[in-house]
Amino acid sequence: MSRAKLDESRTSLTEPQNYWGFANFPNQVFRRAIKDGFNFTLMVVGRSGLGKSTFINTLFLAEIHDLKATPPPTGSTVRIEEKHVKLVENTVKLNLTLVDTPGFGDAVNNTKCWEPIISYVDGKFLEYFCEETKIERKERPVDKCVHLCLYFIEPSGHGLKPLDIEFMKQLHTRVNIVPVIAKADCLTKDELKKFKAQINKDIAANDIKLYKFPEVEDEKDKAASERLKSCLPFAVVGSNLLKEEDGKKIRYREYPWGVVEVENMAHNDFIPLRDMVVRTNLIDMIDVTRSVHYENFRLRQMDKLPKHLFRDPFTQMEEDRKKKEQELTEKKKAFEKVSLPLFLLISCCIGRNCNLICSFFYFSTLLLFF
Ligand SMILES: Nc1nc2c(ncn2[C@@H]2O[C@H](COP(=O)(O)OP(=O)(O)OP(=O)(O)O)[C@@H](O)[C@H]2O)c(=O)[nH]1
Ligand SMILES: [Mg+2]
Repeated sequence: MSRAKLDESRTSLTEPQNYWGFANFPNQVFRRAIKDGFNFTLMVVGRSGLGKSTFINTLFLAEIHDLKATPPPTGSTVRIEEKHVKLVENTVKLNLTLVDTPGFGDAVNNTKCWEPIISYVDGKFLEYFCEETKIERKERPVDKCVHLCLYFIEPSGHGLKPLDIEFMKQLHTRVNIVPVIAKADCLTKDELKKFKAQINKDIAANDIKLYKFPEVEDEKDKAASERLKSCLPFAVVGSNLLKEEDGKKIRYREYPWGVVEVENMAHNDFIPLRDMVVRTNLIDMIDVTRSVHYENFRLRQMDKLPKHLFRDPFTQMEEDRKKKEQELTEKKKAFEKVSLPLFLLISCCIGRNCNLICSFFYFSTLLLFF
């Protein structure tokens, strides 16, 4: 049976006429995602004691971050600490890298305390860049770039501090930043509302570009996205205290006046923040890192290289051709200048009976050329 006939019979017998099969693409993408898993890097930055490590433990309900193993900040330098965790849920693998930055903003003079963080973020981009531009490279380089930076703000109730503003301004072209009000249990509901409004005002006034939630078409997704946006900046409570109620593990903080539950939406924004990070926006943050921040990094790298490397290849070829032609013409002229007198000189020397006419002719030619 010919191929055409085979195709014809397959279409008419088993599938509707207008079915090509690309509706199956999501399944292929899904299978590939299951096989490869996802790489995600979350960084937490903020002044010492704001509850960054506690928050990381709370986020994945595990003692991911060994608080005791973290030495106290020296007070002068920012350290970068990485932890790698593999999480599996319904056969989907998430390779999570958690980056903590103890020592940030602890010094008396905090000028440029964000530089080690910039170096870390750029270093990861550079690793990816080098892997991507290698002649012999892996099929797909592993993406170890920082996809999200949660910036912890002190619950002062008085808006952003100069260090907060400077940090975000320095990093907003390099990484997705989401601001977080730390230790939200230190403020009343009313204070929190005013504090959030003040922070949003400061962010707009200083032209800080935070992570932008993607536009969604679906009405249901739109409502969920709007709900998340309305929480910004997320006010969170973290705790290492765990109790069990009706078989459910609950993280809480206990005070003489009552109990604050971490996963209670009436008490804080922990759930919306976790949903944003893990459930709804993880893939988008990976995409934005690749398409915006990594591209920004590439541009910065190319800016450092000599400009002539980036000329249009056709202009470059034309210029090279002209240069070579000019070189050739100059060489030709030089050769002509030398060759005739040389020829005459040799003929004179070879000719045993060179007479006066020959010598006259030779010298006059020499005078003509030099
Ligand atoms: N009131 C209150 N205290 C908290 C909260 N989260 C953490 N803490 C407490 O704050 C203290 C410091 O918490 P850490 O998680 O070690 O803070 P950190 O930001 O990691 O500090 P460094 O590692 O020194 O930068 C601990 O005693 C925590 O129990 C919170 O949401 N509310
Ligand atoms: Mg810590």
